[in-house]
Amino acid sequence: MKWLFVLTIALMAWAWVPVLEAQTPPLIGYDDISVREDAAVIQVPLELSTAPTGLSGFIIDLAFAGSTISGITVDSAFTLHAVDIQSSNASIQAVDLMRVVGAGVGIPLAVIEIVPAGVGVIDLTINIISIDDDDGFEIPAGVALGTIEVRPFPTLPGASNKVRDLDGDGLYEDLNGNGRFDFDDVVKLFANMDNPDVLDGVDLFDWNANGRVDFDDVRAMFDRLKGN
Ligand SMILES: [Ca+2]
Ligand SMILES: [Ca+2]
Ligand SMILES: [Ca+2]
Repeated sequence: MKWLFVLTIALMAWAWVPVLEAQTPPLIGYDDISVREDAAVIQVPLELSTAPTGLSGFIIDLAFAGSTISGITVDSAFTLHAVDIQSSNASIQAVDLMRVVGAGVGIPLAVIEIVPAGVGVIDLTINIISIDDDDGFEIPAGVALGTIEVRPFPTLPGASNKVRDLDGDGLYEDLNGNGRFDFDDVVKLFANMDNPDVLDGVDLFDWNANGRVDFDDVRAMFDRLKGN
């Protein structure tokens, strides 16, 4: 029976491994960001995922490949801070002088503003120089980078131009690219319901504002064309 005991212990140890792995360290990062090619500026909100023993201050270096940093706003909690921007690189040094942060999760550090160089994925490197808790000990923080993507406006099959928002309300009605809102635009949405550019175009074609591109969007678009 000794082998059974050993096997049981081994299985218990194996079962515990995922639990141990689930305890992720504090991470500095941001969620995925997706904008269209007409975005003049992209805002990247940096935060620390968790700080069980508080946060007294930090120094981090940033580098964007090919895009320019146009501004950095350090969170107001960090009363004393210094920012150094050199084109695509920057350094942020900040201290929570008034002890307002405390222990918590999702602690905002700074918002980085970048001017994208064009469509595609923008690579960002974050280097943590130092980050200390409320007792002055180093926080063993890692980095969790989301994807920052600048997406082009799609040109649908058979259209003469990219889709356009003719009246600036955020809904893209000129799908055939002829410069006006017409019935063929409604047909274009209907005919391209399975097109990946349309399915991924919630930011363009979600006429009924339910968070997805669906057939009711075709009806809502038609209602708008009729003037309802
Ligand atoms: Ca519109
Ligand atoms: Ca049109
Ligand atoms: Ca919809």
